[in-house]
Amino acid sequence: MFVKKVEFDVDVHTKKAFPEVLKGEVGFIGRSNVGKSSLLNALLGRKIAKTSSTPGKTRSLIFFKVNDLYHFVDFPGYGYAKSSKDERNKWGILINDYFNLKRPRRAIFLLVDSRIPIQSSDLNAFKWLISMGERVAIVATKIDKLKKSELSRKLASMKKAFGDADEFFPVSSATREGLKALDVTVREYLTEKE
Ligand SMILES: Nc1nc2c(ncn2[C@@H]2O[C@H](COP(=O)(O)OP(=O)(O)OP(=O)(O)O)[C@@H](O)[C@H]2O)c(=O)[nH]1
Ligand SMILES: [Mg+2]
Repeated sequence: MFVKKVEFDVDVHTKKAFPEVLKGEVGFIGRSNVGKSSLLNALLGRKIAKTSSTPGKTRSLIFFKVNDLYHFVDFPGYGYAKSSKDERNKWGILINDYFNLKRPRRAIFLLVDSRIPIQSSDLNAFKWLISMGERVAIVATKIDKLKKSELSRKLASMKKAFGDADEFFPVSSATREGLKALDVTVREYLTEKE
């Protein structure tokens, strides 16, 4: 695995609190409960990101420092109906601030739940990230819940819907299927400019 050392860096609630820039960073974005924090834990090799079966667990931008050189960023999920309007506005502003800052972002991993139809919120997030000039890779999560034939159909529809994505990764944090390929790409994205 790429990650040899990981430490919690900062939990960001306001623009002023973004950490110092390191050599590169990657973000993990997606609907609430899609499995962002679980995937981070699988990649980081430690249960360091908080996960929950109840949507709306991650409520700020959490920066983890990896190998002393990189940041992995865990995002609050979108599409969670029970979060208050104030909270959603606050996250919207924070996320906007983050993407408007010049930081060494190498890629954004947009996680999409493979068990359900592609949601308009996923398509909107994707289009917005592309319009911001981000490199976006799609991660289809929770593939342990799908039959092989369902998965290949699903991947085909994702490739159609997210045509401008850089790459596609079917994964399961539960069984670790697909994690190796994702891990290799995370390393490539972060080290290609070195
Ligand atoms: N079957 C299965 N369940 C998973 C997988 N990954 C995550 N989950 C479950 O999905 C639920 C949500 O996981 P989280 O990692 O907390 O999701 P999140 O995207 O960080 O959610 P928010 O922080 O609320 O936005 C938990 O109950 C996890 O155990 C997976 O690969 N397979
Ligand atoms: Mg989370």
